Amino acid sequence: MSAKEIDFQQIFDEKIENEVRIEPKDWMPDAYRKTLIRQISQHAHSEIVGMLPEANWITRAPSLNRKKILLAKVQDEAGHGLYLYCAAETLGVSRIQTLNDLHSGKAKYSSIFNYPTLTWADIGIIGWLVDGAAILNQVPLCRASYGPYARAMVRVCKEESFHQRQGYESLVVLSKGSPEQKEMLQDAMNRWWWPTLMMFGPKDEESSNSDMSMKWRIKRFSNDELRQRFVDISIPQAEYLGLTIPDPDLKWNEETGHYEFGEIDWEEFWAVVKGNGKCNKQRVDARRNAHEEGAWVRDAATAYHEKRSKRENEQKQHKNA
Ligand code: FAQ
Repeated sequence: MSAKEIDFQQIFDEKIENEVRIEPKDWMPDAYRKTLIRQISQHAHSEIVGMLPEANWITRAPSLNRKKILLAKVQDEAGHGLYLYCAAETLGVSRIQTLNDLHSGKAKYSSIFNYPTLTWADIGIIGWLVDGAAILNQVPLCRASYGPYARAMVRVCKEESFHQRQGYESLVVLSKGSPEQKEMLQDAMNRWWWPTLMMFGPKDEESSNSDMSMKWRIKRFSNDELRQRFVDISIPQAEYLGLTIPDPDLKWNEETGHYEFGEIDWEEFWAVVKGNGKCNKQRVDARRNAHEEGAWVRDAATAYHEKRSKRENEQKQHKNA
């Protein structure tokens, strides 16, 4: 490191220590930049791929009202993806490069979106559990040390909170419905509970990025801490819905004031992360096709922009003549 770099490093360290945000034009260590690009782009992809399992039910929502709500939610997720792609761009990575990595299967996105949505209850469960897990993980990110990421998270969290409540509300309706509706709800719970716990990432001792991310104050809580918090919050909510948690080892520990839960199937988690989940291929193919089929929109927008710039230039020249 040169003397100048040591100074920059010191300024950076002091900012982190004093909770001063790092902004795009500030000096930052290469590894900090790299891990932010990694996490923010994976997060952006998760939002965009996350639209797919829910979009599957837009045409089959049980009422006009539910359809309107689901449409608005899926549209919100698109917005979240866009803020996050913009945040990644502020770190010097181009949008097309980030998208190419998703379309080639190189980039990761949340494991949860590689599971199929088989019934209407799955949509409520995604709102309640998946958005619920996303909120627990993202609220601390509103205090992440990188400014554009932290600011994007503020709005994202507000919207996710609506998503979670609409999901839970739709499940309350099912929980008071016919025996078939109750059965459908329990079946969705059985399929989504464990994959939701996996969303928080590998256990702490296997989390390769946590140490540095905590030091840089990108992450504020470890994967296991957030997972435990999620379990503690969700069990009473599940009980209110009359649901059984699909975990025979689940028990309340009076002394710790926390629930103890069974071992997660980490083999399944890593298989999904490595591309071998039920829907990985379908999800990446859908994104790639959407990008290719949308080429004409990008071409039209570029042509319009060029035409307008040309016209504005001509008008300026005319005025100056
Ligand atoms: N799936 O060292 P760690 C949503 C990877 S948004 C796939 O612990 P880190 C909204 C990880 O990337 C949901 N891969 O990693 C919505 C790393 O691989 P790498 C997404 C995973 O970064 C709702 C390796 O394993 N949220 O749901 C997963 O410190 C409804 C080692 O892991 C975010 O992205 C996983 N579950 O902690 C949309 C939040 N977990 O990169 C539609 C921001 C880990 O070294 C409908 N991200 N991996 O090759 C984070 O907070 C963190 O990145 C974690 C992982 C906590 C996800």
